[in-house]
Amino acid sequence: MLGDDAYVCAMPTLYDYPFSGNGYKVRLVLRELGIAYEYRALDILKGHTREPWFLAKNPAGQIPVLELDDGACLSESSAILVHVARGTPLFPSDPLSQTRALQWMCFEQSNIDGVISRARFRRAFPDAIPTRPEEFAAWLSEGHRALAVLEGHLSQREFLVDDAFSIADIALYAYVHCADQGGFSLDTYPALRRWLQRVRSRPAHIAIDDVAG
Ligand SMILES: N[C@@H](CCC(=O)N[C@@H](CS)C(=O)NCC(=O)O)C(=O)O
Repeated sequence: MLGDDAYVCAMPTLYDYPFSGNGYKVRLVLRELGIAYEYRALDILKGHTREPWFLAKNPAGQIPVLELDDGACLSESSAILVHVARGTPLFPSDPLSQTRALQWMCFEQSNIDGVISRARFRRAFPDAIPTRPEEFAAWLSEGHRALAVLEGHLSQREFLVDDAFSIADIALYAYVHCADQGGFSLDTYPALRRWLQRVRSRPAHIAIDDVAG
């Protein structure tokens, strides 16, 4: 499965918050590539990511962080996915296709993370950060616009880039597959649901709450 320039690492450590879709993306790509990892669960609600030892790994105070065996710490889920998948079939080799994959991952960061993920988090932990009804309404409209874009794209193809499963699919799947937890019904997106099923049926697939490593 790994190509010549594939990134190989002895045993990286993933710092994660088990509820996080961003951390889930990293768990999925490591599973796909058969890379074993140490798992360190942190509780963002208890402020673990704002403690000095963790800020030394990621000054932004956010999971996921992937610590490599030489001590280098990588943050930002999209960057971690590219780093780990480069040189493997999960990241296209053609420059234009690479850019297409990055385009979808940027789309996810702008339109899904912070929108669908935020609605999901606030519904799951209503006491953590008080949310006004207008905020939910805005996320609902913004999120459905993004889901409609995905529906249009996926009604023509099986996967997001070149009809081959890639880190772009992993990045988008992470929060879209649990959009219902944020109050988003996927009933009107048949192509999107078929794509979710395609990703879910991959042998390496694990559920978002599977943190076994
Ligand atoms: N753009 C970042 C977002 C990371 C992020 O939002 N992490 C959240 C959990 S999903 C976090 O650590 N929040 C804790 C905090 O900000 O204090 C990525 O894609 O990795």
